[in-house]
Amino acid sequence: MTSTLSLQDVLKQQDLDKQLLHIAEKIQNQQRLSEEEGVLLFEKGEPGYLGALANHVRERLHGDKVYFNRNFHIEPTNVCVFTCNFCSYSRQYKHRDEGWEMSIEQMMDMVRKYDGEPVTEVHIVGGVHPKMNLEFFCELISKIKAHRPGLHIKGFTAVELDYMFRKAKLTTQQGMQQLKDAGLQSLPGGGAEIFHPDVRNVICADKVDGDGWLDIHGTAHRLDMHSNATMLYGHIENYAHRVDHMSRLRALQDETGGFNCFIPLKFRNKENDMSHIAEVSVIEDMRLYAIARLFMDNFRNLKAYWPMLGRQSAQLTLSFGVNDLDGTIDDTTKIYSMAGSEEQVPSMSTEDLCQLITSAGRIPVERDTVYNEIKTYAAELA
Ligand code: V47
Ligand code: SF4
Repeated sequence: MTSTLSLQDVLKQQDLDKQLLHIAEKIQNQQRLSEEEGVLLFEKGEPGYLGALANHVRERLHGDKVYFNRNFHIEPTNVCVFTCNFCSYSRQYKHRDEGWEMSIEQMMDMVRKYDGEPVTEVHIVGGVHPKMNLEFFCELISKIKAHRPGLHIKGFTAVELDYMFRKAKLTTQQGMQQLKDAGLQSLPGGGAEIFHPDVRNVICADKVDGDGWLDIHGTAHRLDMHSNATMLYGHIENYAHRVDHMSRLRALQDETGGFNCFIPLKFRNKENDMSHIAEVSVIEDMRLYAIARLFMDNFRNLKAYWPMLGRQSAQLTLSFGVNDLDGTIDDTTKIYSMAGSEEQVPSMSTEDLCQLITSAGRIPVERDTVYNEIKTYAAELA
């Protein structure tokens, strides 16, 4: 919704200190914020102030459009060699009878289930299974492409890729090229968590580190593939860790321009080894989205992943800088329902998603994975 008050009006109503006023001026002049300013926003930025600024930037970039994508997920397995403390989803190899492992044929059955459905993307992500290797996934991708060439394949976190390439004794570049040749088109943003070693060594010590994650995404970008970036927030990290994480992503984006979007992921605390940590408030969620919008000045798209946040919070993020609500996802996504999200069966029809967007005064626009517009839904919903 286009606000009737100007940004100046909104800011004048608030009794801002000098530093916050200076930051507001920088945002209006489209100047980059420093890391110190990022931390200051976390320390001092009230939701009203942050929302007004983030909304201003979102409106400048996207007007009233809110993007979504029609996709489905394949989760090949939840068996995982790693032991991230926040994970509610994985099962160790020795307990694999409690988890699931899909064959290529079973996954192709899932793809075939969508024959004739207007989905444009399949998102493939799962645990790191010691027996599912590069060859296995190249075969899966080639078969999906042969069956449905127009379906965009977004697959594998940097964590899965790092393991696959090391096992195959290939460099990142060689491994990525093989997947690209098989038909992989882009990478999802998972596995980033918090890059800073002080946090990473506590919450997910045994998987690829921050430099490794960035190297894999940088390599994909240099092969003309796109990717997403995430940040798992709201656990043991402090404000400086969040800003360091966003700053490192911003630096890689300056270099390659290969990131499609930034997706903050709220830590959910059910059934994992970090269940003693309370989840952050909705206010903290909104402040974080707004700060991400202000700090990540070279990321056009800020995505709220509704299956994890819940629909109402996801709708609220639209007033805090978000311009993308991900997709219409069926019940094949288990990562969040197992971690305690309100969305136990994360499925929303296109109509429901459009309704959620229009009732917030915005215009739903279906996009493909790389943000080409497919269809604007405003006219028929008005
Ligand atoms: O890396 C795991 C997160 C991620 C929990 O690129 C948790 O379009 C909260 O990255 N609480 C995987 N989060 C999912 C992911 C993703 C999701 C949607 C879209 C895209 C995209 C990427 O899920 C993991 C981790 O950060 N996660 N456990 C938890 N308890
Ligand atoms: Fe494995 Fe991913 Fe869970 Fe970590 S978050 S244990 S890498 S499935």
